[in-house]
Amino acid sequence: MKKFNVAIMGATGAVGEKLISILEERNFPVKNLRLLASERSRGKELEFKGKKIKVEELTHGSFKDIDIVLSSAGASRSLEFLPSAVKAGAICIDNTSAFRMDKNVPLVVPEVNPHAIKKHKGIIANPNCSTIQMLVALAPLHKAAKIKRIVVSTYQAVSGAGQNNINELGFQIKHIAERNEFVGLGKHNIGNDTIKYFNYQILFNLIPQIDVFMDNGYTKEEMKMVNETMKILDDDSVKVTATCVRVPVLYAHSESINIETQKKLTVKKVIEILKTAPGVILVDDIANKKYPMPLDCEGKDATFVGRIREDESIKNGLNLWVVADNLRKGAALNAIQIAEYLIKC
Ligand code: NAP
Ligand code: 12T
Repeated sequence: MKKFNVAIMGATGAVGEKLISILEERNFPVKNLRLLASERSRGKELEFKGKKIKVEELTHGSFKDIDIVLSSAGASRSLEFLPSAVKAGAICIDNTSAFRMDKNVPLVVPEVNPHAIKKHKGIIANPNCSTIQMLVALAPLHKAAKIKRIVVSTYQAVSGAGQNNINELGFQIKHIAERNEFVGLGKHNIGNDTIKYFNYQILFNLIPQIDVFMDNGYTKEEMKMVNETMKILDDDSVKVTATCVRVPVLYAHSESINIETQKKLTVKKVIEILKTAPGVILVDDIANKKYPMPLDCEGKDATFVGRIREDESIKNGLNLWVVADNLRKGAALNAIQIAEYLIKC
């Protein structure tokens, strides 16, 4: 089998680490793996298939002889370095928001629009984590009954914001556990010394802001869900409105999703469709208190769906609860699935 030289931009980050382990897990045909990060990480060693690989500093010259670039070092690094990678002959799968809405860049969820991959001109974009899991669950329903409108609220894990934010929740837990008393009005407020990467304390809290605010009062994360959904479904008629909230969960994003469809879908029909939908696992057995929860979904590849019910307030409405590991299906796994499609063609 042909093997490929692969470079990971942002190899030392939360997504980068998952890219390395999933390449190994899925036995992706890697000839050489080049690990790239900032100059702060130069010389650090990371393990791949039992061998230690030294991290190199990302430069414009990093892409010589590279076939595939998996990039997750922030949008500004993608904007700056991916054109050099393309010039050097590599195909780039970008995890950042840098190129997602570019007309020349396919935006791909392999379960939904794999056909878009072949239109690439060197860069393929991985959608936002919250969009990916929503569409793995909704695309089969859209196909069956045409979705007119989506109202989604997200409950997003701290790992979506990166390794420093994962550590910040850890520090806050440690800090508070060192107190004798930490339950009671005001007693679980930590104070500013552990708040650095989030705007506010995240432990015992919810933050209804992910990414920056836009002129319309929505956050950029919320608008990504709106715009990316229309692009991936290739359908501007699907209306989306989102509220994105950070919760003190480590891994796996959850979403409460309300949809209105053109054709009636019964709960029975939804279950029948989602039972065989690629990438979906149904966990919907309320008699036995079974529904997807982030703790059960971390480390898993599937998108988990439960709490399926009719929205009794409108004619053709449904509610669903959707959970997936944001670092796997929401980022690294989706990117590697795209790479697997690429090398098959
Ligand atoms: P992270 O844990 O903070 O890691 C950031 C990575 O980028 C690290 O490897 C870091 O290297 C590297 N980096 C930062 N500045 C750099 C520079 N100047 N030059 C070279 N490398 C640099 O963040 P993350 O959670 O892994 O996320 C990384 C990116 O993936 C973000 O852009 C985010 O938007 C995207 N992402 C996408 C999804 C998705 O929905 N598809 C999900 C999560 C994240 P050092 O260790 O050397 O600093
Ligand atoms: N701000 O890839 O903070 O557009 O959870 C993913 C995750 C941006 C992205 C987050 C973000 C992206 C987050």
